[in-house]
Amino acid sequence: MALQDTTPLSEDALNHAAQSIIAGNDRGGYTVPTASLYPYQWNWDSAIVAMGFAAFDLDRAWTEIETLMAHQWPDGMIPHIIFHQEVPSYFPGPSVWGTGRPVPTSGHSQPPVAAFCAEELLKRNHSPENLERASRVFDALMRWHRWWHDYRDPGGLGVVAITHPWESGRDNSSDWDDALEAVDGSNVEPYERRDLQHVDAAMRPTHEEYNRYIALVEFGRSLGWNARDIGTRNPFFVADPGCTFILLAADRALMRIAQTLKKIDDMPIIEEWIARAEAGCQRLWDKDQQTFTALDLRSSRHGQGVSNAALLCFFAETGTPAQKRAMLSHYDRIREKTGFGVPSHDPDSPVFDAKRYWRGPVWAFMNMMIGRGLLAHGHIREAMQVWDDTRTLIRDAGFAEYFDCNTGNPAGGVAFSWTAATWLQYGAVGAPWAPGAVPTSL
Ligand code: 9WN
Repeated sequence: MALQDTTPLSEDALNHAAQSIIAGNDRGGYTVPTASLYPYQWNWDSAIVAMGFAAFDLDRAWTEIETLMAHQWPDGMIPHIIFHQEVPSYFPGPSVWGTGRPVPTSGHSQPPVAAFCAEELLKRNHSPENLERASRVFDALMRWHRWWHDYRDPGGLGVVAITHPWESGRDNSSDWDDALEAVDGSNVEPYERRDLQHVDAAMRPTHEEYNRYIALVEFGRSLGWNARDIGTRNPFFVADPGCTFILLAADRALMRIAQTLKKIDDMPIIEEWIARAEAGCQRLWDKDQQTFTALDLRSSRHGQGVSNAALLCFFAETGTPAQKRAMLSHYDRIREKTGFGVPSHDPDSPVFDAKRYWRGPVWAFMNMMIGRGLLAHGHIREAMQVWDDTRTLIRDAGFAEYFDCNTGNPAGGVAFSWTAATWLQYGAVGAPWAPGAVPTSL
């Protein structure tokens, strides 16, 4: 179905279309984000997609997460891409990463959303089989979260750093602009970008950014992807508000799963992670800008402007009352300036670009997390606005990878799995993500 060209669809038709997209991107045990542009299994996409599957096939939803966990590295890392079978339409492929894994993978991770996605699956059903599957997933998640806390926070600061913009999942966010300056991209092995064969260059990172991305991959490969060495020697090591807030929210979810499953021995460890992160998040606060932002751990400089990741502070349940008030007023200022919320970057920033990837466009699944956080804090007006914007974008523009935040036009890839999953989990009327908390009609 050519979703991009259709007139607005009914609720039922949208539910059906969302399921068809996910089914069409299902490669048997794992789901690709979209055909051609991203032909492999991506970490946080896959976990979000599991939530979408849960709306119509809980067994398949668990399989999605289990496949992801099955490719965990011995050190606990769950990689950002799993190259189940080589497909030439994507660069960089397995040989560029050179991780030497039995099933090739990339060499770093991606935001750890899987714990709260798994929690949604567990909430749906407490059958012995579900509890058993949840227990195995929980054990893998414990090892993965420990990896984040140990290797991406070697100084015990309570914030986690990313070693590559791709690890943040917010690839060309301006949060990384300054830190990327320290990465020399001028001597990388010759390569050919494949993304531009599928998507307009105006919606993608620049060539200069790409050279630096590849230089970081070559550096990681030269260290044999040893996480300890990368933590101390990588030229790029930036504390990310996205990963830090997501990990905190995920640790809280892990604690709730531990309570359900009676994983008593693990609870004190998770408690310690949560306490350290609650204190650590303060390091991401920039007093001058009055916002949470990235912190370059090599140069101690903050990123510029308010990103949609900063607004995940509500989802992470962190920040002082004054900080939360400041973030809410940023939310209102930003929402007034764009046609749709929540843009991935601040419209008042000089590098804001309404359709370039993580420098302005709206991402539906990010809205899901921001909206849930706002709602949990009782900010009903803002939560409903985020929810309504997300639904309108999908209804009018289809299941695009992301959306121009001014016009609402679809951008990036089409028939996108996590946008479909977000609709199924969050957009559909009567969605179960916050029972009773949201009116069933808008
Ligand atoms: C690199 C798959 C992924 C998402 C990321 C998004 C984009 C890849 C790319 O696509 O990144 O990982 O090649 O652009 O930025 O968040 O997981 O959908």
